[in-house]
Amino acid sequence: PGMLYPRDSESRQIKHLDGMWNFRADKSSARNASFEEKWFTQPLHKTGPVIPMPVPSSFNDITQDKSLRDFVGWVWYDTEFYAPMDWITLKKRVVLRFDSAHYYSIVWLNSEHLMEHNGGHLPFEAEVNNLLNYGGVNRVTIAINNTLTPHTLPPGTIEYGADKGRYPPGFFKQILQFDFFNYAGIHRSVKLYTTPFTHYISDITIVTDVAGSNGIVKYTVIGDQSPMDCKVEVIDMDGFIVGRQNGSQGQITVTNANFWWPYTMTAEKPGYMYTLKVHAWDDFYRQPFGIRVVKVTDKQLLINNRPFYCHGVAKHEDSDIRGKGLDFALIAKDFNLLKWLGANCFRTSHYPYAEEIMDQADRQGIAVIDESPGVGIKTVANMNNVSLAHHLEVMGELVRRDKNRPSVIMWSVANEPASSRDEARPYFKAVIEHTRSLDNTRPVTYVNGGVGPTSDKVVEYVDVICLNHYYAWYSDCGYIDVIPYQLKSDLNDWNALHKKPVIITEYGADTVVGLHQEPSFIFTEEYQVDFMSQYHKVFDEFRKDFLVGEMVWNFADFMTDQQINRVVGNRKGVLTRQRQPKMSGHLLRERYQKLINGTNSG
Ligand code: E9O
Repeated sequence: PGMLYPRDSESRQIKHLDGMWNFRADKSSARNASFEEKWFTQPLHKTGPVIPMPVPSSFNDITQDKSLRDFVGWVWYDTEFYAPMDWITLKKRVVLRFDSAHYYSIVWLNSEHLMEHNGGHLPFEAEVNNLLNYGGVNRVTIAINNTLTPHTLPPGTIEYGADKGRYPPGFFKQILQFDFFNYAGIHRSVKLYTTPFTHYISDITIVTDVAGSNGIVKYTVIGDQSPMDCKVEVIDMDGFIVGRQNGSQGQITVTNANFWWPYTMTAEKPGYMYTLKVHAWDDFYRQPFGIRVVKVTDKQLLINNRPFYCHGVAKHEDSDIRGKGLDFALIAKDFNLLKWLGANCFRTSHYPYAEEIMDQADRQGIAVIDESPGVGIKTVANMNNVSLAHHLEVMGELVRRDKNRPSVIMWSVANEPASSRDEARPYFKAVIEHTRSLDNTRPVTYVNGGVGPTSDKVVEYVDVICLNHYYAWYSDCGYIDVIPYQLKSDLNDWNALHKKPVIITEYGADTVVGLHQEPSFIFTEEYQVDFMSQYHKVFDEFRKDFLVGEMVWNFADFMTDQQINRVVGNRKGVLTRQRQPKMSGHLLRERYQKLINGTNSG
């Protein structure tokens, strides 16, 4: 089955369950008293003291309790709702959907086990008809465990104090293999939605191509029954029907189509979206899509057969108080800032972002490298069969969720894995080939972190080479003069060995806003500007050749674990965590606005 985003229609209703839920962390020493005491069998407040917890939000930064901020283990949430009687009289199928919760989730409805989900950044849902109570109140309970192991994505380990006598009883640490805070909780919305009880649409796949000025729209609709009685219409942004077809599968030609373009490639109608209105039996669903095609040559990345130079940022879902929780104000602000900077692209470093963020990328004409949560795959255990099976499953969930999005121009299966290991070759060959088998319309990549072109064992399987470089930061720190030498020789080496286009997916320097020194010194705003300017010179030389993109690390400062090299988080943002520009933000804006003027004319 598919994972269509819940949308209301003539046949479908949505009931939002967001708001204040009850919350209780299981702080018992063995971390499992909640299961022994079966907290799911009664309202959470009857098991012990609960606190109000906002949904959606990370729980970590909400309270004044340090042990909750750093909590590792099971946390419990519950809330109550009523099911409208019309759902029975209208014979509705009812589905409970979590848009995401981090990391491992178990859900009960009215004390009965409903579903489990392994992984933090993708939606999960289940039909609830059998458990729903129409005579009175319903209670949904979720237990969420944020523990990361060698086989989760991202992976982590649990470490106990070596000399037990020198640590408090039961002491342990969650060790992360990546550089951002492991925020947890119900990060995105929770909804109930209805469809007809049987004979409903369960998935839609749309693949498009461009033929001269026409758009080719190939669609496949899947339902719970077959054969399917199905009619589709293509509707443009003014509401006009520009194509129609009968049958669950087919091809429609849209004459003189408005193609989907990044906003920097067209002054007119960027991010143009059509709607595929599907009417099957008595069910209606409207799937947004764009008409565009992505191709890769040995030197270029093409959108609608025209070269696309990606000038953008790597981001995070991260902000004050709510952590990784969905926030519409933040989404709107971030897209306004992307436009202010002149960015035409971002990478969802290092996990799939909320569907509401992806909607804006589609509609505002921002290209996206859609990354899996495969960040920090370093050890042999991270590459064993258990890990591989989960990684394949996650790629399946990601492609299923985002396959119809025109903004997604590439899949990234991982960030900075230990790609020189022998184990990396079969592991990533399998992950990349699996991803391509799920979607052969988009290039697939992984992001390389500091493994050179001769020792890397994964790059041969990708379409585009993505490189993270930190010359004059993690190496030769402070010596910005080395940047042109090292970056140039590195780019040339990659190109000599692998004839593929290259994107620099990260470069950046930690910068404490307001810290100034001239001549520049590391951590000052001057250093970040000098540092980035050195990279830009080289980018300008190579973008006429095989360099097809640059993305600064990072859009904004973001929270990390407590470490001696992180001053309340990673400070490589060109914006602060509160989204105000550093000097580097202005520098980047000046550069990107010029690039827009250059590429627009193309
Ligand atoms: C991943 C990102 O999540 N890349 C890191 C970023 C950082 O600021 C981190 O936040 O630390 C950089 C990793 C460095 C890889 C290059 C290694 C060079 C060795 C000399």
